[in-house]
Amino acid sequence: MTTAEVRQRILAANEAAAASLRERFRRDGTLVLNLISSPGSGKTSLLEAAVPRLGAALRIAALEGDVATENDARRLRARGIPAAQILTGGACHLDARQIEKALGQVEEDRLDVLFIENVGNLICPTSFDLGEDLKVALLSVTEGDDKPEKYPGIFSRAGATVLTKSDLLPHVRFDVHAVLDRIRVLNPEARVLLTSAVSGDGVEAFCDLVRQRLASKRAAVATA
Ligand SMILES: Nc1nc2c(ncn2[C@@H]2O[C@H](COP(=O)(O)OP(=O)(O)OP(=O)(O)O)[C@@H](O)[C@H]2O)c(=O)[nH]1
Ligand SMILES: [Mg+2]
Repeated sequence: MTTAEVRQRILAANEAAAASLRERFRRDGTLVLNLISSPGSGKTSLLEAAVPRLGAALRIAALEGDVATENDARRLRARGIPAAQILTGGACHLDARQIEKALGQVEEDRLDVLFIENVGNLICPTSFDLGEDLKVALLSVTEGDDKPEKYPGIFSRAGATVLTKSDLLPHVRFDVHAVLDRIRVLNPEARVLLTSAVSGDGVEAFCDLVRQRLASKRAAVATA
């Protein structure tokens, strides 16, 4: 078997597991966001800022993908939500089977929102469907405004892109308008938000996006 054939088989097996997850999340009315970015762009920090704002009215949980350490799951548990760490032991992305297995650790009851924080990487996670409703790409302002052009796969597939660490804009060269234009070329429908987990700017807009997507999913399930 060639390398390309092996890869095809892996992706096909993942698609089947993702389809079954998507059906389960549809039945339960759970909104699922798959957060994808480079290491350290601020995925966990955004969740730490958003979770208290989303409030006790919603049942929220998180699955945290990392090569090693329980740090991120611990950080989110400290914000009062169930969070499980998925350790990939070297793999650069999460797959649907890992989500299936880890769900039991955070799903005491039907969830409203499940955040999946993927392994820090802009390439590998892009091809692996996790049954999510929305891929959310994060790009911190310290990474350079050319990244949408360099990594078109993720920025064209992400329904929303969050430009993080906006508090650092005065200190770095990062042209927000150029990034908006570059994302628009790749994905005209994508929502783009500018946030800072430090100042809290834009975090409420991210929470609104989550609430709107949850309401639309529930409405679609009710009329199906
Ligand atoms: N100034 C500033 N720093 C931030 C912000 N968000 C995150 N950071 C810092 O950036 C670093 C990485 O943040 P994390 O939230 O751990 O990033 P991550 O994407 O979850 O990292 P990995 O899970 O390792 O891929 C930490 O030192 C944070 O304190 C922000 O909005 N502004
Ligand atoms: Mg993290």
